[in-house]
Amino acid sequence: MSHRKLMASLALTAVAAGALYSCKPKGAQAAVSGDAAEKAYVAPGKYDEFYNIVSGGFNGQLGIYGIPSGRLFRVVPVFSQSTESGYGFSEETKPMLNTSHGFVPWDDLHHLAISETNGEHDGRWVFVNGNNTPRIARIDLSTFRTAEIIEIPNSAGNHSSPFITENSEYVVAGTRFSVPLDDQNGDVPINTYKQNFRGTVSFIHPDPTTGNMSIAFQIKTPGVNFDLARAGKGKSHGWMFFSCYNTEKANTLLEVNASAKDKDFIMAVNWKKAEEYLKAGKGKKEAVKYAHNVYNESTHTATSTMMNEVTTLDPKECPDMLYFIPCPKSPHGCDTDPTGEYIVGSGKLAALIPVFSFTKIQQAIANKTYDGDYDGIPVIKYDAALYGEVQKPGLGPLHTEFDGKGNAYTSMFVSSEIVKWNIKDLKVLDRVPTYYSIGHLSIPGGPTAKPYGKYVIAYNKITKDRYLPTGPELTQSAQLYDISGDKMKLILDFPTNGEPHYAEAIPASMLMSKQRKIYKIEENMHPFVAKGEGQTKVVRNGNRVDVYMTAIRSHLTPDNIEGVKIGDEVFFHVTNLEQDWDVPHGFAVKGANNAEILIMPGETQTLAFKPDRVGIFPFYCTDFCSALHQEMQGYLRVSPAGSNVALLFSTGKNNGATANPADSSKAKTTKP
Ligand SMILES: [Cu+2]
Repeated sequence: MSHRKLMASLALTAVAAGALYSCKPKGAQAAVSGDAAEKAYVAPGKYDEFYNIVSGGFNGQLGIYGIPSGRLFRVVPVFSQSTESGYGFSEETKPMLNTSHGFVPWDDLHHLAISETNGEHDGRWVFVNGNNTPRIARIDLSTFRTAEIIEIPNSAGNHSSPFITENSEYVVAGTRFSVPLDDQNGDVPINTYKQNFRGTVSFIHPDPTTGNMSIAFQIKTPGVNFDLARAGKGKSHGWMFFSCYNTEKANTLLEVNASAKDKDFIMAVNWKKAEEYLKAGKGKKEAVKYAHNVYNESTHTATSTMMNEVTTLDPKECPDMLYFIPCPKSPHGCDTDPTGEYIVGSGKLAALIPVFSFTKIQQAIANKTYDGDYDGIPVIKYDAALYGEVQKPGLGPLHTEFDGKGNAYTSMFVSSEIVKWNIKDLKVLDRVPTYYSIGHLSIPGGPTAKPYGKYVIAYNKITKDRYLPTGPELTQSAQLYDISGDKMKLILDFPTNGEPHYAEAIPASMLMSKQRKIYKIEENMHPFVAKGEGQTKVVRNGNRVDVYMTAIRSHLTPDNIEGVKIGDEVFFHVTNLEQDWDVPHGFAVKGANNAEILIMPGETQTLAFKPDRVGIFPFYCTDFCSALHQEMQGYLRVSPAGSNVALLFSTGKNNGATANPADSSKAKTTKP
């Protein structure tokens, strides 16, 4: 690049960079209409209309809120250990966080996709992405628990993920970072990006009955960065659309170097075609390593299996499978409307919103209306794919959702607003400010073929002065707007747990009736279950001591345990014998280098404890369960290594009337 060209490019970049920081809208309070409180109010004892399932971003969890109240019901641990529930701390759940890199107790959870049938929510599962160490998790919507996590090989930064096809045929994931693929020598100079770095998009198939995921195939792609995606639906069923940036293939200072080109791409993938190639034997099995972790609801235990092979498709050997469509200015969101005809690309630095037509894309492919190729993949002419452009929508378009009434709603990060526009004539109809710097937005059912279209929720990146300040770190926040009329109306601010990225909302009626209340004790297949107090015991095996313990209001059995020695590892397998809804018991031991465990009715969970000193270690129930919850406690006696205190355990029998006859240490002191 000549010096003059470089200066010009840097000047342009400076303008663009200035626009990256959003401006603060004025008149925040005036934006709230008079009947707002009434619209968001859910009276005590009444239910919300929708479940709002909200990504927690860098907390690695999922938040479950009510809409329209904004009340937080649950935080579901997915990729992060949870001290509250023991997830990732209990022996049963530790395997859930296993990866090819070992135990990874955190991730960055950005997006989610509720399972669909015929393009509509079916309320069975929600799939979420781990952005950092590429993983997809499946959460069961009848338990609101993480049921399965699968790692994605040949990926680095699983941002463009997960996106679901209209019958949940696939959960799709694109790599954010292109890197040398797993079976290549990755020890290459970083500035050989263009030669050595590749992308992939992965098609993960959930079993239609169990939901269990497997990687059906991966498509190798040029070394661009995939940002977001959407599946086609209706007429575009069988296609996926991914936004890409860094088509410049820059490897440093991407802020400048990945914004050099006027247009990046949307990548259109014909996955029905990919399926044909697989059937025709074009798939290549490649050696990789990835973990597949499944939680078994009858053993109440997760297992982690290391997988070692994946099937890949190379577009060089599979023509007519991938196409690029030019899209202005580093596109972020790439959203398909409820009919599947329109694909909306949102260029983060663009001053317009291009809307592409699926019909025109098909014509362009049929007529080969191409603008050359990019790494051998045809580039469809922009005008040949374009339906039209939304002019002057605002600054920094990011994401678009739909109300099912012919309108689109686009979040504008830089101008901090939601802009409503008509899909047919592309005219802007309304705009409302957000406080501040909206990222994602969500309309209940918005990404499906049948949106419910009553609310739009903004998930903001900055809150500044909206809430009571809490030191340098302020709360994250969402805002609820009523979109039932022509004009959008702000009706509620609600803080969120973690940084909200994408979210979906689903009618409460779809999930309420199918909630699991208890686990049946007779169906408990845990290898260390005690299905009644008569089955409780303590078993020594070398230095390993297994305590088969039960919990029922308001005692633990056994609650006196003696004969444990320094050097032992004690496994407290606690079975909650309750068969009533809403009666969990918790369990904690003094000095355990661990969290508590929280055990649902009928379930068994295990806390491992390695005592570090001689003494009496109390343990107790941590979840207030009855009037005598405070009495739900017990004692573990730890003796020196080599002591010959016999293993004894009981509840209600060790009352001090006689000294433990088997206790030779006591015998020594009483008979000198
Ligand atoms: Cu209790």
